[in-house]
Amino acid sequence: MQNSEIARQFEELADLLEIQGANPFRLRAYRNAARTISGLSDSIQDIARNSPNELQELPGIGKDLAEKIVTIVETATLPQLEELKEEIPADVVRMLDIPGIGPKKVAFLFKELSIRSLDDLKAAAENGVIAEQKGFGKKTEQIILEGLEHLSQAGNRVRLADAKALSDEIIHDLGELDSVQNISEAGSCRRRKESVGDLDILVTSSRPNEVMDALQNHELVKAVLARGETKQRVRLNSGLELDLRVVPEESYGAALLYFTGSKEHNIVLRRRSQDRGLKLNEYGLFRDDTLVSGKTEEDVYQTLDLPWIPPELRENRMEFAAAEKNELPELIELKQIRGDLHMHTTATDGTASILEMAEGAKAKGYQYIAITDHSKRVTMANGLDAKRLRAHWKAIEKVQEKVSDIQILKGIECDILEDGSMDLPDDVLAEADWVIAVLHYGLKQPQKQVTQRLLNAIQNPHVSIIGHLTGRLIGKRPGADINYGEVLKAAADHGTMLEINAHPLRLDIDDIHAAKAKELGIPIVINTDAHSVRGLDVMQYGVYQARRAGLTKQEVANTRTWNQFRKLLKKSH
Ligand code: DGT
Ligand code: CA
Ligand code: CA
Repeated sequence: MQNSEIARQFEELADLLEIQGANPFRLRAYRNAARTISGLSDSIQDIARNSPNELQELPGIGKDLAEKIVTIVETATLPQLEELKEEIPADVVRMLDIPGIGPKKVAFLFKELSIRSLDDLKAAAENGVIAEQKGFGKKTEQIILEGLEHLSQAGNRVRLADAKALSDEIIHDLGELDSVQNISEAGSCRRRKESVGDLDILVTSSRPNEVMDALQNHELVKAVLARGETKQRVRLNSGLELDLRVVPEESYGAALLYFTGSKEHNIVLRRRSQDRGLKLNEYGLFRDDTLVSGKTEEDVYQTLDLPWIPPELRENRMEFAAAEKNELPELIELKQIRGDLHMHTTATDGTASILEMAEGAKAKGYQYIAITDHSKRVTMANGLDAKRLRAHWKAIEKVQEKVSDIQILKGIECDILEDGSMDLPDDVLAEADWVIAVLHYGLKQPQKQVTQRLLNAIQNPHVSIIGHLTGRLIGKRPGADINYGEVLKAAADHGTMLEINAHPLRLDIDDIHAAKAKELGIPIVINTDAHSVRGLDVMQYGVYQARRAGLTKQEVANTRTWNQFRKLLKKSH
């Protein structure tokens, strides 16, 4: 069992207890434990099994928590958690995902108004029952209706990072079985889509029953939903569902192609097959009833006169046109990244010092970073005013004197205020090496207004880049309603870069608009927005999104060496 799954259970426990109105100290203890566990590089499961006494040496883990960890490792869950899940419906917990609705309100809705499902909540809001309640009112009614709208659009999709961690663990464990020859992820997870509806795993084996038994008994699996001779559908503890398919060796490539999708990509492949008098299905590519190819994906593509197409591009967007001309982009890879230009320190809401962040980045082999703490508007994060910012930059210079081999840029993540002005004066921004302009507030302004704010920032000669352009949080809240056409054109005209924020919750700009940016020649920078040393690890998710956009290292500015990158720092005009 991975640390992330154990951490998730503590988070879930804290959420449920919070709705129940438990003592805040206990909640904090569980949340801290979750953070400690997910931040640990050693396997908690190994520690719990081999030397359980050492658990209590971890920060924030006392006797009670250590016992709970052992229980989770041994039984895959906690009795207390199971009881709470019986009591509090999953939909009630999901209400916490509505921005602006905290546990107190959720508890009130559940206990006082007996709201048990999202449908109940919608009805209550629409009938005006919510607005009548003390402490709620018309505004909360509105927040709830908008939040529900977004939740229903998001469906039960799970963010890629969470889905992939589960998929990886199951693939690793099933892969150890003697009865498994080949195993691969498939579906949207293999295509690295930002959110995943269900997991798909493909196996070749001569003994499908053994594989299905093993999956069924896997500690992450909660229930079997269906089982046939070669396929099985299960529900994981987290609620995510998984399709397993077992196919014969000679069909592996065709099956992988079929179950990786997307459906739209597959439709074009089937049409191409028909055009050549062939028939493509999950068992292979056939002429009449004779198997022509199917063992590998390459074979199938080749029979259809195509080069192998990377899964991230299989959306029937541009991949067929590019493949036909033999112009598939050489997609960017994580190892090509040489710098990270968006991160926070203890000066605002980060947990590590400038030096610690620099050392963390050096350990990744980076040649440069930018320290970009918040500006003063973000009071919640103790944002910096001009005076504190200048002192912070002095501190960066001091650190730079001590560390070699990595360039530390003096940066700022500066808010674009609701009125369209910058949160810090131009003369201060002019002193920065690197200015990220962002929207944090007023995301719900009408399109014209919020777009104008971005245009102002893009035109500002001191702004290097726009960070997380829309402010969306995947599965939680939609981004600002911006006019992409105008914004991208302005960025191209003014030489302002755009960020792909690599945080799994953001991935902003998304794949579609990153592809558009490439067309317009706008340099992209993939940044982690790290708030801790470990936060630097999410770079991979930004790279996945860039790959889905068809980006190569050419379009991603932070693949440049420091010597090349420094030349991009000043705007061209
Ligand atoms: P998801 O799970 O909603 O994130 O998206 P996918 O792409 O993983 O979709 P899923 O799990 O329903 O199916 C996995 C793949 O199987 C899908 O990408 C393509 C293939 N597939 C499923 N149903 C069909 C179908 O009706 N026609 C075709 N051509 N392919 C299908
Ligand atoms: Ca799927
Ligand atoms: Ca599926």
